[in-house]
Amino acid sequence: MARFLKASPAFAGSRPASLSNADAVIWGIPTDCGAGTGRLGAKRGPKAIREASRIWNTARTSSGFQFPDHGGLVDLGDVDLAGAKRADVRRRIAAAAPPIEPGRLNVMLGGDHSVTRPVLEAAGGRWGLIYMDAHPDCIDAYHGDRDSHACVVRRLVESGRVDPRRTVVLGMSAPEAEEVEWLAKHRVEAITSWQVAKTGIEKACRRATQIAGGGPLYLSIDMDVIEAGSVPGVENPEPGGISTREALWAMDFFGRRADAADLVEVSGDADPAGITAKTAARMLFDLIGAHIEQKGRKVR
Ligand SMILES: [Mn+2]
Repeated sequence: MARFLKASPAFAGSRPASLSNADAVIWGIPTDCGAGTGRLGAKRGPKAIREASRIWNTARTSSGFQFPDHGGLVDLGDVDLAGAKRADVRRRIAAAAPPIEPGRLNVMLGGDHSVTRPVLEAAGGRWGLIYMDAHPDCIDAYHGDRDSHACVVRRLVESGRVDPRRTVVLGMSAPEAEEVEWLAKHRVEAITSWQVAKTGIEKACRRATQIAGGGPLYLSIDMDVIEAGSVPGVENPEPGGISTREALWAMDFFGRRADAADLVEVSGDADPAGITAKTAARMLFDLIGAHIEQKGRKVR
C-alpha cells in the first residue's frame, strides 16, 4: 500500500526532487482522530494550508527572503489514512514518517495535535521540545481518553521521548488547574502570552531556545497559540493569545534552530475567509525560508 498520497496542489515553492538532497521536507497527516474537545475539521487542514500557500504568486518570507527557483523543498504529500481506524493511524504514521536528518528541516502538517506523538515516537532519540500552544496539553486523560490531543506533552514526557528539562510551552493562555500543577511538578517552564506581551517575542524565543536547545530540537505549533480573532479556524480558539506578527517573528527565529517541526489544528471546517489557513501558510514560508536562507549562507 502506498504510504503517501500525492498532494494536489503541492505546497508552494516545493519541487519534485529527491529527498536525499532536499533542504526541507513537508508532509501531511490528515486526521482529527485525537480531537473532540471542540470543533472537528483538522483532517482537512493539510489541504487547506497547501491551497492557501498558492494564493501568492511568489513564495516569500515576511523578512523578504524569496524561495530559490531550484530550492530543495520537497512535498511528500499526505500519509495515506484511507480506511484507517484510530489504532491504525499511529502505525501508518510510524511507517511513513520520513527520517529526520541533520540539515534537512522536517515539517509535518496536521491534523489535530495528537499526531505529534507518533511522529516523535517514530523519530526515536530524546528531544528538546518547544510547544507553541494556548494549552499545555498535559491532562492525564480527557474524558477517559489518554491519547487525546489534550494529553500530548504528558505522554511524550512519560515515554521518555521528550526531556522535561528541555521542554517549554510558549504562548500559553488557557491551562487547566490540573495542567498548572503538572507543569510545576515536572518543572516544565511555560512562557505565557501575557509574558510575551510584557517582555517581547524576541526575549521569549531566546529563553525557549535556552531551555530546549543544546540537542535535537522539535518545534510543535498549535495554531490556537495565536489570538482567537486572528485565527478563528481552529478547534479551540482562545482569546488573548500571541499576535500573528509575533508568531511570524518566532518562525524566522526557530527556522534557523529547529531540526523538525509541525503545525497542527487548522480546522478546514471552521475557517471563515480562509484566514487561518493563510496565516498557517505564511508561518510555514517564514519557518522553512529561514532554514533555507541560513543553509545557503553556510554553504557560501
Ligand atoms: Mn491547543
